[in-house]
Amino acid sequence: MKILFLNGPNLNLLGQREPAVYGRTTLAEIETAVRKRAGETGAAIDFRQTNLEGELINWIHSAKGVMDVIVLNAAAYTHTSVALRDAIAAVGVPTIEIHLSNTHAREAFRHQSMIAPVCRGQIAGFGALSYVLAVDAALSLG
Ligand code: CA2
Repeated sequence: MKILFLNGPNLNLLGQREPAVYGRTTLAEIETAVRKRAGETGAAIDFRQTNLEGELINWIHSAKGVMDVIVLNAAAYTHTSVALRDAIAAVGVPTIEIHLSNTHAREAFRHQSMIAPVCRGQIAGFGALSYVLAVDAALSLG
């Protein structure tokens, strides 16, 4: 099982800013936790972050026929990007939407996800654990 973790804009700042909302764990530390869980299950992980919408779309395209599942924290693009939604629908690779925070308990503009209708499921609100849980969720789709 090959799982592609994609992280969107500003997630490279995790652990440095807004610890009250996003915690003190860095994205590198989250990646380590994901790789630990994946190692226990035999899953192979590719873990990436970009601040560019088009780069996320190119990575989703290149997952077709290569990756079994995409785990996507699209960050703010979750709420705005029809292009990301179209990319997920176009490639047909099962995709899991994840968030650190419980987006439904935050500002109204975070309640809508453009990508949710084309994802297999959503994990939100568990901080870094959302990512680790996503490994098991991905395995359940395999
Ligand atoms: O809770 C999540 O994982 C989000 O995807 C995070 C996004 C936000 O726009 C979504 O509504 C929910 C924001 C990521 C920005 O991360 C930062 C990290 C440190 C400091 C500032 C922003």
